[in-house]
Amino acid sequence: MRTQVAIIGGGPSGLLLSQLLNRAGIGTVVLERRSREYVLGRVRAGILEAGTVDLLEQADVGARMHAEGHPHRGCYLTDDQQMIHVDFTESCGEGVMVYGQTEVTRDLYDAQDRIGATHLHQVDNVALHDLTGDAPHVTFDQGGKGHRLDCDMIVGCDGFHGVSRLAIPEDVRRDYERVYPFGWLGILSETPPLRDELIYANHPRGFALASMRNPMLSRYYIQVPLTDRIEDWSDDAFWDEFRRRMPDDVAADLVTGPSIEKSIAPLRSFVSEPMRWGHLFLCGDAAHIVPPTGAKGLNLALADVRLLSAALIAHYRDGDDSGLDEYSAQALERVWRAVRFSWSVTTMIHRFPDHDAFDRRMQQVELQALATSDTARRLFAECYTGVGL
Ligand code: FAS
Ligand code: PHB
Repeated sequence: MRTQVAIIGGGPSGLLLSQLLNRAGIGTVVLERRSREYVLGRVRAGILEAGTVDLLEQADVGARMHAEGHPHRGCYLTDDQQMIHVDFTESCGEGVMVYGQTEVTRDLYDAQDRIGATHLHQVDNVALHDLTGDAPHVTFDQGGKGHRLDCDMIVGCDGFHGVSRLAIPEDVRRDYERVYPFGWLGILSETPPLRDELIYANHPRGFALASMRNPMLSRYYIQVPLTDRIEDWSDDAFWDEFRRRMPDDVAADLVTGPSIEKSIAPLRSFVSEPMRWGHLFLCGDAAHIVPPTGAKGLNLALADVRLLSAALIAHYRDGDDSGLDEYSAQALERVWRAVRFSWSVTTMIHRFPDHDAFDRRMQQVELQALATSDTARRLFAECYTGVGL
């Protein structure tokens, strides 16, 4: 079997890369460990930056997003009982689109089917070979048989737990990591959202987030200790705790209902450098992870895809390798800016077990700056919408 670009991982970054390259006449094969149903069952991100919206339109995957997505001008943050509003559009001229990653993935699969792109699901034992030699290739098992895929390039879109990053020699790779001492317990409920925009809450009992997918589908999160398990949290226990972490007048409007999805996600900041090794390129969570507080994870992954797809098209169309040669350094510039923003918002709005009165004062000063300073609001808005990254 042979293709031009072998893509490992059929999540949003792998699927979008395949879509952009095939539309430019470049052949790909996507190797995905899970079934399509499993991939489509994941509930993750909910916020798209303007740049992501543009990129999905460019890939001919924007129709349902515009029909069913919800443009948002801003968001709320709370400091205990105080509600602070940041109007992104007023501060930086851009907003965001509320449209779930699950829907983006579904739209990508539908678009890929329309152009007949090649996906191989439920593959096992994926291994990368000859990354700096003349015959880069991938071996894998599927349906109990071993296979070899020869290619020009390999792109690792296989997420944090994938194999691609580890194919870069340890003495070449530099990993940076910060693991946060808490996780996010998230639920999805078929209930109306609490407010018309998202609410990020800093409360003495811990962080909470009120988000949504549509007028009858809400997404809520609360910060929980890393030792908590799903079975520790009944729906009623979740709703009671969530209410406590919102300002009283806001909590009074909460409409509760049964959870249709419930999960706990750990939080970490992680970057692995470089994002290229010979014929191997890394995109998305395979190279970097951010805490979801800044709504950057999915958007950062697709920003990598924007950069790498343009570089690969220039390589095949014009024999121009400058984009490929500069990919890692260019991608990492945006990655580190997004990592800093996500880390700073996470630090500002969560209650850390080891924080003291000084740390708490720092949080209050930062939140008050968002309430009183146009400059602080503009910096927050530019990072949250992605225009400043
Ligand atoms: P993904 O992890 O989405 O996709 C990688 C794909 O590779 C998967 O389908 C996997 O099955 C496959 N794979 C792995 N190993 C393989 C192998 N060896 N062979 C073949 N295939 C393999 N981001 C936000 O912006 N907001 C959020 O609220 C948010 N919440 C999140 C909650 C959770 C629980 C998680 C895990 C992430 C969350 N994220 C959030 C981040 C998330 O949205 C990622 O940024 C996004 O999925 C990145 O997309 P990919 O890079 O495609 O990686
Ligand atoms: C979500 O809706 O899942 C969501 C929104 C914003 C975030 C994180 C998650 O920062």
